[in-house]
Amino acid sequence: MLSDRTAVPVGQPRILVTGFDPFGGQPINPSWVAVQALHGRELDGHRIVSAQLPTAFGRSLHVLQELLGQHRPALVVCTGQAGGRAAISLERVAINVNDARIPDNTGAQPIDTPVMPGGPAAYFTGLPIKAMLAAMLAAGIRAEVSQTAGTFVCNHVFYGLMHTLADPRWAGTRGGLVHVPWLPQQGAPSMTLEQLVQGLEVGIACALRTHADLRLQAGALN
Ligand code: PCA
Repeated sequence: MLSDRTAVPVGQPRILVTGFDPFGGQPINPSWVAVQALHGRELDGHRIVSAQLPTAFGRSLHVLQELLGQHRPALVVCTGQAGGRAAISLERVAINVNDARIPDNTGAQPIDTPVMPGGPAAYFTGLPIKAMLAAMLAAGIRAEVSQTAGTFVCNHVFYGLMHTLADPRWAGTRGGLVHVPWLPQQGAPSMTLEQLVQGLEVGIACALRTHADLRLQAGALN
């Protein structure tokens, strides 16, 4: 895992940024390619630690829990590929449903199971997504607020993350999930690696300095 490659000074606040391994027959996952480029960067006194999550129900959340315990990050930004989307998607809500249209990387394909039995129906993101949207657009990066993160492994991780962070013991940590489009070599629509990396960095820097989100219209009519 990349997080072992760059030593992070003890005590320096960390930002955990995750990407997923390739899935669904794709040779690469743009989320992982992009977050690798951010590993070790310093933002506003915080150090970015990038790590990979497996595209697997269950196991992905175990790996995330280990990373949270290891790094005690101030900010967590999980990223994943959303093929077919044309902009960086700032996800608003995680729902307590696994409903897989394709098998995950272990062959598991849960249908209508909860991420957390007995958990609330949904959690809102802990990221200031409207401010992040404005910052990305101002930097010339295509971005949007998304009202659904789907029902596959990204939503699973997003829900599990928010369920953990809802515990008062994690009061000092904010987090959420961001979907990224394909890279050009995967097909269209796509964004370049430079755009993805710049967009994520601009968004993360904005999240660090924004504690009360902006009130901007970014809804969907349907
Ligand atoms: N995208 C998938 C899972 C892993 C990834 O990168 C999703 O959107 O659920």
